[in-house]
Parts: sequence; C-alpha cells; structure tokens
Amino acid sequence: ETEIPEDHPRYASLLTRHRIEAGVEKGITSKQGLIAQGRGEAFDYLLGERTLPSADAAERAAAATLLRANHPVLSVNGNVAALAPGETVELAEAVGADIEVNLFNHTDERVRRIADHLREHGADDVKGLAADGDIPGLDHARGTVDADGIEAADVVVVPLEDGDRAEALDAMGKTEIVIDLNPGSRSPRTADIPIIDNLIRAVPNVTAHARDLADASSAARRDAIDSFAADAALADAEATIREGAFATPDDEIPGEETPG
Ligand code: PTJ
Repeated sequence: ETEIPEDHPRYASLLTRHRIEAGVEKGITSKQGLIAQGRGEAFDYLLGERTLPSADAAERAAAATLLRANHPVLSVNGNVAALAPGETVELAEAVGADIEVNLFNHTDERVRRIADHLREHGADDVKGLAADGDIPGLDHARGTVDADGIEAADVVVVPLEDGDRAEALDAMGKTEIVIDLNPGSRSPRTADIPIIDNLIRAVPNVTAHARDLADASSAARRDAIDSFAADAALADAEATIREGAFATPDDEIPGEETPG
C-alpha cells in the first residue's frame, strides 16, 4: 500500500478512491460502484471539488427537514458504506433517523456485510434485513425495503440513488433528499432537496447543520427549509460546471492536477 502524502493536490480524491477499492475488497461495494465513483469524480472535478454555497443551503434545508420529520430514514448502499460509514451513523444520531441498507444490485450477503460494517462504525440498529415491505411500481429486486423502515418513512435520504427508485419513492409521497454530484441526473431532479455535492463532504455538513439547528429557534429551522429552492440550486450547480469547466489559469479551479 502506498501512503498518500497529505499535501498531494488530489489527496481527498485519492483517499476516496482507496476507500472504494477497500470496499470492493471487503465485499461491501459492488464493482459497479467503482464506475459510479468515477462518474461522480468527474462531476466533482468540474464543480471545483468544493461545496457550493447553494449545496450548503441544501444541506442546511436537509438538516432542518430531518429534524422536523416523524420517521426519517437514511438509505445506505455499497458506495455510501465504503465512503462514509461513521459519518452516516453520526448523522443518524444527530437527527434521530433509522439507517437502512438498500441496494441497487441486491444480494443478501452484501446487505449483511454492510450492516456489520455499519455496526462496526457504531450503528446499533440497522434495517434492510427484514425485507418485508416494498416500493410500489418497481420489480421485486429493486423495490424491496423494510416495512418499518423506508416503507414507513416520511423523509428519506437517498445518496447516489437510481432514477427509477427516486421517482417511485416520490410517488409514495415521501420527502426525498438526494445526494448526487450530477445535477442533470434524474434522482436529484426528482428530489425535494437535491444536494449536489460529494457524499464525503455532504454527510458531515448536514450533521453540522443539524447540531446547529437543534439549538436554534423553530423560526430558524423553518427559514432553512423555506429559503431553499431546489430548481435554483440545480441551476446553480449546472452553471458552475458550464462556466468553470475549462476556466483559464487566472480563475483556476482547485484540484487541477491529474493523479500520479
Ligand atoms: O451498492 P448498490 O448495489 O446499491 O449500488 C450503488 C451504485 C452507486 C453502484 C448504483 O446505485 C449505481 O449504479 O449508481 P449510478 O447509476 O452509477 O449513479 C451514481 C450517481 O452517483 C451518479 O450520478 C454519480 O455522479 C453520483 N456519485 C458517484 N459518486 C458520488 C456521487 N455523488 C456524490 N458523491 C459521490 N462520492
């Protein structure tokens, strides 16, 4: 194993890759997850590998929405488990949410491994193993959830979700918070609160906002939700990509160098 020097310009990106690779080796992340990560990285590069102010506003709105929810659930797949297991557990604790393993390429074996991995990172109860509920409109493999988990939830956080499931969850009337680096993807476009940011930065920032808002007035929590506009946030991320993609060295975006 090569140690990545912390001052390497692409330190965060290389660390992220290493975590995904380790996830595949442990049987937590699917091989498709490697491809998904590559796609995400390309968008992160174009966004400047930072949390846009519009994404920060989405993260604050997400925190307020989770605090207000009766039954919030954080959905975890193979990429989330590899990239941010401890951070996901912390967010669940900060907002009083359930954690449910819900996979695109479902195997019982991987659900169990991810649940174990989350418990190793401090989760005490992990849902997704009962598989006694469903999302109407999806075939069995894609639509299986826990009856007392995602099926019963009023607010769901679905990071890196596929478009069909995002739409089916929306049709069930759930308030959806989607974390996805691609502002053109169907899932964030379906979401009530699209967070166009890297999962690695987004999850801890939602937790930080939740801790801040937990001590704030109910008016402050309401304002975090009311002042957020999903369409404007998506448009801002898209404009940032279009304008910043091939910026001149004068307004160079961070993380310009290629790995190696
Ligand atoms: O573990 P499973 O079986 O549930 O599978 C999970 C993946 C992610 C492999 C599966 O859902 C999948 O194939 O997803 P897609 O269709 O490739 O979509 C992944 C989306 O997440 C893309 O829009 C990427 O831009 C985005 N993405 C990838 N990595 C990150 C990300 N968004 C935020 N943070 C990331 N680190």
